[in-house]
Amino acid sequence: MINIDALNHVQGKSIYMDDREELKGTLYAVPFDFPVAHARLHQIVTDEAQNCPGIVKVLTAADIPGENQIGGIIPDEPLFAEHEVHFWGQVGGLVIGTSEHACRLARKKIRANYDPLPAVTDPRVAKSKDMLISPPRTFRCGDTAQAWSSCDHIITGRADSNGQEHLYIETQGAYAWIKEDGSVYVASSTQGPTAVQKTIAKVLGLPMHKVEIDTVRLGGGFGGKEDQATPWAVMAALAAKVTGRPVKLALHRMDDMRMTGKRHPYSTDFRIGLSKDLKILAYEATFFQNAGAAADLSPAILERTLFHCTNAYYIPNVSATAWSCKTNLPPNTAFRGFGGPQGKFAIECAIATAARVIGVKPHEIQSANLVKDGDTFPYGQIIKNAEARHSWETCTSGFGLDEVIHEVDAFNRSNFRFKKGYAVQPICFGISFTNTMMNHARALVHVYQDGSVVVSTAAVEMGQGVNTKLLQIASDIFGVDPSRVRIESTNTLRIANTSPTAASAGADLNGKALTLACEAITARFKDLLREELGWTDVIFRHGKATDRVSKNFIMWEELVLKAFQKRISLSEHAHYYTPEIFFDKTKEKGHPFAYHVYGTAIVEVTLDCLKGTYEFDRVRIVHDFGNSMNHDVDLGQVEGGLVQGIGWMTMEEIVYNDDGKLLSNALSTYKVPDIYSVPKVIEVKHLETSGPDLAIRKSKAVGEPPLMYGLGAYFALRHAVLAFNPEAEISFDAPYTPEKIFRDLYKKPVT
Ligand code: MTE
Ligand code: LUZ
Ligand code: MOS
Repeated sequence: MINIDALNHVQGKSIYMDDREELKGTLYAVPFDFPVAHARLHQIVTDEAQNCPGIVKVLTAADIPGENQIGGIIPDEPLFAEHEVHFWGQVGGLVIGTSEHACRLARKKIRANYDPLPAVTDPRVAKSKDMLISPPRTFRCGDTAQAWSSCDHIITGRADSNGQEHLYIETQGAYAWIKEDGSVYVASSTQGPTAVQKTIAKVLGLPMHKVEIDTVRLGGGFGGKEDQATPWAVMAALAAKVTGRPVKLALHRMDDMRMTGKRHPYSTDFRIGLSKDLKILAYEATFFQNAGAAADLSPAILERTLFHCTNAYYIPNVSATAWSCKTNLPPNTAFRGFGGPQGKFAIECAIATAARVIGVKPHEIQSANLVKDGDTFPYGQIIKNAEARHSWETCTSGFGLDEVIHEVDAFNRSNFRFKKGYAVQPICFGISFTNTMMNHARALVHVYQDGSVVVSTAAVEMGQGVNTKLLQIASDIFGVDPSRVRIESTNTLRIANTSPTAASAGADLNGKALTLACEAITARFKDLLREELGWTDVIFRHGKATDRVSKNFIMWEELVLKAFQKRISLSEHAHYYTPEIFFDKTKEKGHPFAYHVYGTAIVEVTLDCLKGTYEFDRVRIVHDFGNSMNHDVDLGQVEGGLVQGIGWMTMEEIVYNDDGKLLSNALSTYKVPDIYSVPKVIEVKHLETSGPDLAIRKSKAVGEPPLMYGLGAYFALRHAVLAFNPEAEISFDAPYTPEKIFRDLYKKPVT
């Protein structure tokens, strides 16, 4: 089935938050911030702004009826700065007026009295000053202290990876109004409607049942709207409550870039020990996560870094500690991979360093250490159905790694200005929210008297195609044409207490709940057919219910009407929770993931050593989709994830100055991959696997894992740089931009 949004998207008919029909009297809101990263705030002077033409009201913390608090995991973040400013871009209040333009003009008239305080932007500095978001976590297995003595090679190093701007095409925003009983309705561009509902209730001082959140679709989220869609919706709701009029707030791109958090930068110290035959015997890592000024999702992201710090490798002795460091930057947040990519980057840097020191190719070390069934991850989960070796072999032999090596070597011998590089990149990503409590979902299904069907779940469509998959599930179980099924918006009145659509688990969790709901309805129909007609083996196909014994059938519409006349319920609300998973944080051991997703990529690049610029010639991937529900949708996820990962590793460079001011604050100063920078060839092969039962229809989650193939881009570039300048002492400092590459190409060896 083609993506059900495809046609409307290309015709520009799809409705996003800002496209919603505006109610009479709608006002607009623009948040204001202060040009300082850290300061004691004495007074915000709003009079002049208040008197500007078209301005209805300027809100500050004093106007909040409930709590000035939006922190999710830890209550450490005010909606509006009150006594202190903690980052450049922190919102101090809201200008509300009859047009966005009027609000922007008035915003310039806001004055504040504050005393600047020193700003910390570096996580290692923050750690040295005990500025932490939460206590450190350590994952351990075996005994590294003992293991070092049996290692033939011990290598230490440091790896730094930078943040990443989500750059969802639709910026953050919401549209809110008050209903007759004082309850609020909010159209929000969020991945987590329940988080928005809960926070609005808290800040406005309302019970949750008086807050309705409705989400049709997002123009991209990528994790940036898992937690950080909330404040804008709260502001719109607050403004609606204070003015009594509908209020729309849609961030300008530059406001969005300055005010919202990004992927967490990490700085990591590592130590890796190997035997003569390249087995990794021990690995130690200390992660310094740059959390920004408030917790947001940082503690959960920190945890996933530890879960994935050994990537697809089995290492018997591991000790990994992660510190969440509080800095004066916008609170960093979820971004595709959720800390996993940063954990994997460090071990790949360790392997690359070890390979160079030992004098082997990185892929020889990678290949010698892939996880297999029966191995245990450092967090205690015993590995079942490992596809690491399977995907590695299928990729390296199917795509001819030996030929790639041969071609690259031959090219590099005969070219001076241009050098080629390649890397093999295996991935292994755990599926489930690492917080076990979050792994549940519900679905509501109504079959109407005419046989048409409407489905509601907690899944938020953000371009990943989850609604298409949900529609496939319902139409398949009922055996009706897809045109008979409609997927409704995500709404907190229809589906309550939801987890965000995140952790790549949207299709699994909501799809499973939907399956239960549809099957509860067909079970009632089967009972009816047995009682009325004696049919004992009924299937639903091609718009009919057919008895496989007698070969008699009844049309779907007729059956629905019959059931209705018999006073049988045509609706179901079903609940699903992932079985088997658990995690004990006191021991840091358990079985947190329903299953793992595997795959292997070969990345090839050509580097222009005169300019430091490069082109990716080819990325070839063998990916473990399980039993894919929709090949086209899933292929789109792999291609998009890969390119986003390449962007993170190579060109997307977030720059704050020492005062904590964002310099890469627009699309003129922040470069994302475009059509010219995507690999010239992307080939994706499906690994033939049956898929686990805990995946929806045995189709493995695909949203986040492919981003991590992008790591290979970094190491392919490094290979090409070393081909030109074999002696260079080069650090691991992603993204590997042309400037940094140029520096390394002409770096003199340390003597
Ligand atoms: N694909 C598109 N087109 N847009 C997005 O915002 N978000 C990614 C991934 N793919 C995203 C996307 C992220 S971060 C996640 S967690 C998953 O989609 C969420 O959807 P799923 O759980 O249905 O896979
Ligand atoms: N969000 C979350 C996530 O709350 N927990 C997770 O484990 C997770 N993993 C990936 C992306 N978002
Ligand atoms: Mo995705 S980072 O789980 O929203």
